[in-house]
Amino acid sequence: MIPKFSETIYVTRPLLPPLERLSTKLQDVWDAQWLTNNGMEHQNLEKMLMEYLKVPYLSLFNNGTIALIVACQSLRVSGDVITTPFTFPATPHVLTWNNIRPIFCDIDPVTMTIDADKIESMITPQTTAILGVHVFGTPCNVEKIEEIANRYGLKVIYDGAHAFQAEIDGKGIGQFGDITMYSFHATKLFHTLEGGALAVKDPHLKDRIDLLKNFGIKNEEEVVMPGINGKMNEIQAIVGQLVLEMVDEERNKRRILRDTYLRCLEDVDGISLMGDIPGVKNSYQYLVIRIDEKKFGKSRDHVYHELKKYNVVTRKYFYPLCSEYTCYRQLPSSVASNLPVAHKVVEEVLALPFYGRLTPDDVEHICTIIKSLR
Ligand code: T4K
Repeated sequence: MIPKFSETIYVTRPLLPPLERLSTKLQDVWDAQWLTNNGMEHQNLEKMLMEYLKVPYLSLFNNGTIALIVACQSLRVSGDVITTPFTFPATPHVLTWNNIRPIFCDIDPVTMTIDADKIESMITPQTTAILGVHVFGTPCNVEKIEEIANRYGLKVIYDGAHAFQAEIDGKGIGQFGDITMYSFHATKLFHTLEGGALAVKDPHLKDRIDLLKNFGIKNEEEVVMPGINGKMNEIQAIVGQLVLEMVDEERNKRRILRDTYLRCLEDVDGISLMGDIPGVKNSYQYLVIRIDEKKFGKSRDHVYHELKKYNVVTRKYFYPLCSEYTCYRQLPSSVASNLPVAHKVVEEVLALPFYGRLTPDDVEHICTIIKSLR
């Protein structure tokens, strides 16, 4: 009999800085009586993250979704945008909120990111941009996407919600495309409770983004564009500074946990786990397995439900596909025959518990349960 976990094991748990350190920092904010609107703590965090993420310019936001809405506005994207159906609802919703029609393109069977080889056939005169998602921190085929975008004069935006610290050949992931969005939600390896950021290479674009996230206010007497409130506050910024100090250690712990998962599951027929990609720095954001029902003998959904009985809560990210939502189902690009790989992948993926407070023994225990389900 394999024992149940005595406490619920979640798919993730947030990094929590020591409360004493937080209260010391809070005292500084209280003393300054400056709570938001580009305060000192905000400015400090922005500088720290620019270096950490190896990006030329960065703008902090109150969450990743508003950041992505502003990214589309700042590039004046309109009409149709080619994107992936295998993502969190925020990605296509951001397009809809900008009056843009999402055009769903199928995904790569290995990386699960937008299939760059299929993008070109979906381009029409209405297409203005490509919105790729670095799914689970795995980079899109940035080289091919850039080549297509240059040839057709399209903008490129990356949803890098999962890609904090991901790098390609030593280059920060935020250096690719026109804009990259990061999410700093509590469930992310690096977080600011809620939060996000946009990375850009062009200083003029950074200025435009900073105006857009602050109502378009240029100075006390000039409002130069219809902006929104996308500002990160000082409490978020101090949490970010403290969490940043913990990120390297957390990454090391996650590396050990990932190795344990790999070791315990590598020989299990029907279960696969993506290995490291040459030249790519892993973001250690999620630990995702794929379950081939025919080979494993049980479906992904069976494993998901059975694990719950052992107090292990996993997630079927990103089920259902965005193209199956009632608000997008009627789009011509949502037809299942256009998205065969995405339909297969979405039935196979399961995000397993992955956070530094787990021990390798916990991971071995989870793997033993999974193996017993065959
Ligand atoms: N693009 C992509 C590709 C994204 O994945 C996301 C967000 C976005 C855009 C938008 O970025 P933001 O606007 O959020 O910055 C979670 C997050 O809420 C969401 O940010 C994230 N992606 C998504 C993948 O995961 P849920 O619905 O799975 O969250 P929830 O509440 O079920 O939490 C998951 C687990 O985390 C729980 O089982 C327990 C644990 N948890 C969660 C919270 C909130 C904690 O232990 N403590 C907590 O405070 O969406």
